Amino acid sequence: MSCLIACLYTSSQLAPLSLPPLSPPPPLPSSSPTLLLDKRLPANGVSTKKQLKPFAPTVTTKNLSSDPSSYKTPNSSFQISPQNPSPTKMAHDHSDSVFTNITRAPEDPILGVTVAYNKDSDPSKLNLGVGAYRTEEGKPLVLNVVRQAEQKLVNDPSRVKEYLPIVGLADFNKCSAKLIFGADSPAIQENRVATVQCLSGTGSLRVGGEFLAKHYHERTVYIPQPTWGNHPKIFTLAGLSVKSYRYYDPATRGLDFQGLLEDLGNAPSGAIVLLHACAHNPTGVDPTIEKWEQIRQLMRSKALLPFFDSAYQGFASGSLDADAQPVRMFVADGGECFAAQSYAKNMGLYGERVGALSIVCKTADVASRVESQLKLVIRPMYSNPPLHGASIVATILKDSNLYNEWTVELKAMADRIISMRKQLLEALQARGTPGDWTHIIKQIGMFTFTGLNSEQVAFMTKEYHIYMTSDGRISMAGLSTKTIPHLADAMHAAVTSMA
Ligand code: PLA
Repeated sequence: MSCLIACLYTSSQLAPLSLPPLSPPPPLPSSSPTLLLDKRLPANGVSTKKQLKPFAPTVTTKNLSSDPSSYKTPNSSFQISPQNPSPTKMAHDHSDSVFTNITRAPEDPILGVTVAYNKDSDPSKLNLGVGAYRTEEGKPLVLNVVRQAEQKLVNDPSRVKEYLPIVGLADFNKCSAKLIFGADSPAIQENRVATVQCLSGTGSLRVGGEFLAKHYHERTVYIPQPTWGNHPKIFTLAGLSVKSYRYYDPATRGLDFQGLLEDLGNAPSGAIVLLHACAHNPTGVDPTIEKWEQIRQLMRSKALLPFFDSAYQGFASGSLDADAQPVRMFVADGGECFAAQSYAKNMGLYGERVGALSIVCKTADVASRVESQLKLVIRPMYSNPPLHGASIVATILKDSNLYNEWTVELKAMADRIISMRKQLLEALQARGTPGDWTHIIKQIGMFTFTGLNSEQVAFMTKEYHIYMTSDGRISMAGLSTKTIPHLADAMHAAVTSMA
């Protein structure tokens, strides 16, 4: 199990708290999806000093039996015998499969943590991998406003299950643009925003990426180092070339602002820049508003195109408006800008896959032509988006009572995460765990970038059944007052015994 975790992709390697540096990752197998990305990077390095760490999947066939008769099909009472060799026998005979030579893909670096967690039968196990909110009781939460909105939808007999238009639900799109850009945004009033409903944040990024690859003159997108592990894959597969800009300084566990300005300053004019709107994943480090203003000025002076990923609006500060401020600063200057929104976290609609892509343009005419082209991206991809999640969001955003209730529930989730930060820091301080842990309360959003290295993470998984990504990121939203002592014990043991 720990091997599986240790093999997961490390989006960044922090300086170990008290350990010698790790040995370099193993070489990439030729099937690695990020090889494509690496090939696109110039051999002599990019404008950033730190390259993206390569994805280092390990192919393991150790547990696969070579005896096909040992494979069980669920609920199957069918016995393979020499007298009765088919059709199961044929189905189990791998030698003539057209996929005989297929290699086993590694689990996803984040979602694979849940796969490993699910296989663990220890009662004290704890999943701090994926960023999914849990209650104090460790249970998934369906917001009360979501239940109410669903009830309203179910009780409305006029509702049907027809296809949505290619761009999605009109009300949802309008409300989503207002949520991110502000209800009084001049860009919205002047019809300069093209918004399309997409499959959550991921789908919005992908549609935006494909649109840019098809219609924009500059094919390079700069992503922060480190960033959410899916970003380089999404943009590479969309047809863009991915480079990184410095973002995080492991020495200060804060923003590498100088590095960021230098790298964006050296980016070619017109390059696309992916920015986390708030609650940067995985570091939990956001620029201050003053620094955002400097970033904005630099980007506009070089005509760099901002592409905001807004997956945590409301989760950083507890305020939807405060968390959208960086995006609004870029819209207020009249320039163009992309925003990918997700309702997975802030409305707890993870599995409903509901999100939006907005492109702010200079004129209404351009926005309308942009929308017409977005339809050509979406139609052959998934034709049109799903109805249910978008209907829930639109019901909540259109009704002032539900909206107000939502903001209260959202603030309660954000506050619980902040309280988990304080409790974890206190628990480590009470144990006298070596090192400065105050970054736990300085970072914001769903995650703490602990500074634990992949060996320490593997140790915590093996000895304490605590699951997290190998870069030392923990989902604070998965913790509770009850589980913090267990985590603090594990962190203390990892830091002290592996020093
Ligand atoms: N952008 C960022 C920065 C994210 O962290 C995530 C989700 C998304 C977009 C996409 O979310 P969505 O498609 O579900 O709307 N990151 C999670 C889950 C919470 C994941 O990896 O899929 C994470 O644990 O990092």
